[in-house]
Parts: sequence; C-alpha cells; structure tokens
Amino acid sequence: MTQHSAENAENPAEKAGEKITDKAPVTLLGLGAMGTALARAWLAAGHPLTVWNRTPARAAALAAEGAKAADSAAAAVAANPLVVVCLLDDASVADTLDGTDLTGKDLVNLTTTTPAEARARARWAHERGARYLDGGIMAVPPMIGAPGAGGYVLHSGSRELFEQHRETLATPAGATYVGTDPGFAALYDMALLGAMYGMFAGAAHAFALIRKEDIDPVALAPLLADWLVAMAPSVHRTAANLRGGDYTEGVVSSLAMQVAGTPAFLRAAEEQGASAELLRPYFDLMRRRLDEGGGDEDLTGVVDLLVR
Ligand code: FVH
Repeated sequence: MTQHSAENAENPAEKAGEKITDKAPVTLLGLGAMGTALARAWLAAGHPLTVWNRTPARAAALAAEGAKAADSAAAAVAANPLVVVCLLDDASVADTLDGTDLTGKDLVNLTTTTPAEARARARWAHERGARYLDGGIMAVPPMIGAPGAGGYVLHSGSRELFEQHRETLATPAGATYVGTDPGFAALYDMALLGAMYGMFAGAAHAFALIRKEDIDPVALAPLLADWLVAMAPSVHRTAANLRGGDYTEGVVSSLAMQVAGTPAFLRAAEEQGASAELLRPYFDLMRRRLDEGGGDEDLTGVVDLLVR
C-alpha cells in the first residue's frame, strides 16, 4: 500500500503541506458572524482560503481550521484572483480595500449597502482594474453552508465574473444573478429585507396585543406564522395589478371594506393597553387612497402613495 504524505509527495505544493484541489482559491476579507460562516463553508468544500480581518484573532481561529491568515488586507488581496469582502458597511469596505492592488482581480462585495453605494463601488473597482460583482445575502449565518436551509445570495454586476465563479459563489448558499446593474442586488436586498421588517412590525403588534392577557405567546406563534404564510401569496396579485395598471382586477377584499374596519383595530389596541403606532401610518395611507377614489381596489394603490 502506498503511503501518501507531504514527505513523499512529488508535487512541490503538496510537499509544502498544501492540499491539491481543483477547487478555486478564495480570498475573504471580513470575518464577522457572516464572514466566518462563509469561510467555514468554503473550507468545508475544499476551497483553498486566504482570510484577513481587522481584528486578527478571528483570522487566527480560522487558520486553525485550515485557512491561510494574511498579515494585511493587501497581502490577502494579492494572494488570489477571486476576492470576496463581507464587512460591516460601505465605509468599512473603503477602509479595508484602500491601499490594496485590485488590478486584474475579481471583486465580490457581499457587504450590505444601498444601490447607489454599490454602483459607486463598482465604478471605483473598475477604475482600479477589477471586475465587480455586488451581493446581497438573503440568509442569516446558520443558513450558510446548510443546503436546504433556503439561504441564497443575490448577485448583480459583471455577468462574466458571475459565470466564471458561479460554482464557488454558490457553495455557501444558493447564488442568484439579478442583472448587470451593480445596484440591483442591493436594491432587491433592501426590498426583501424591508418587507421582512414590515412583517416583524406586524408580529410585534400582534404580540403586544396579547401581552397583558393570560395567553401564552408560544401558543399564538404557530397561528401567527401560518397566517403570515397564508397571506404572503397576495404579493402576486399586487404585482400583477401594478404591471397591468387596473387595481380593481381580482380584488377579494375591497379597500372600502378594509378602511371601514381599521377603527376597530385602533380601539382593540386601546382596550388591550397596546400602542397602535406601528399600524397607524399604514392605515393613514389606506384612508388617503380611499379618499382619492380607490374604494373598489385592494391595497395595491398604497404603493403609488409611497413613490415620490
Ligand atoms: N449577520 C446577519 O444576520 C446578516 C445577514 C444578512 C447579511 N448581513 C450583512 O453581512 C455583512 C457582515 O455582517 P456580519 O454579520 O459579519 O457583521 P459583524 O459580525 O458585525 O462583522 C462586521 C465585520 O466588519 C469588520 N469591520 C467593521 N468595521 C470595519 C472597518 N472600519 N475596517 C475593517 N473592518 C471592519 C469587522 O471587523 P472586526 O470588528 O472583527 O475587527 C467584522 O469583520 C454586513 O454588511 C451585514 O449587513 C449579515
């Protein structure tokens, strides 16, 4: 039986203790909760990984798991053609990449930013000779490297970069390309997360309403979750109406009927000793649309009231 060890290896890389792999090498800058989860997913899949983090202890922890810890962001960028950044915000991306040589690099920025910041960062990267792909992570850290958990990353910008590195990018979570405009991934990200916060606000109202009663919040939770899931497909009707322009098409619950019901929600909150401050702004918009003559519509017209 042949013994395969670094000592008797013929390949110089193997002799130096490096594993031979056909997986693309990755540089990752930023090892917060999300960056660390990404790093572990690439390591688990066998990608050679170079990491850097402002606070070195986080990189040292990953070095113990097989990553190479670079001494500086510049050294990490120099190590590999594919450079992924996952930092706190756009300002920290600027701080980190300042002084690195991005010539010929493929820069993938998974930091949460605004669409305008993403477009400006793309221009900035192009001026420095890099291809640029922006990303919006639709996952929390435990969903990374967990196939079937439903996490994915929205990407936009260089299609060539995305196609070339698709497999690597899809390793931590699914990879979805949403267009060549580098701002689109951030825009979709903000749209989806904004809707999520609306849902969280609605859930906060629901729990506040029962808070003073002898009702176990744990008993309400499954009813609430199932109801939100049952209502979620209404977004397809909203989208179809926005596209078609006729907001009375397929209406199930008219705006007039719903506005007539809103005072009961406010009275119920009052009775339960809960503030209706999360609901009131939305109810005000429904009332405005009704006053404009939208009584036969559903809630689609509220969208237009928000567009300035
Ligand atoms: N974690 C989550 O649930 C969400 C899920 C959706 C996507 N977000 C976005 O991902 C980006 C990174 O998030 P994170 O969870 O890794 O964030 P933190 O654990 O707070 O780590 C922040 C990292 O950024 C480094 N950093 C901050 N400021 C600077 C700076 N001026 N220069 C260099 N690095 C900086 C920080 O370094 P250190 O504090 O360890 O030294 C961390 O590596 C983010 O855009 C989320 O919105 C996550």
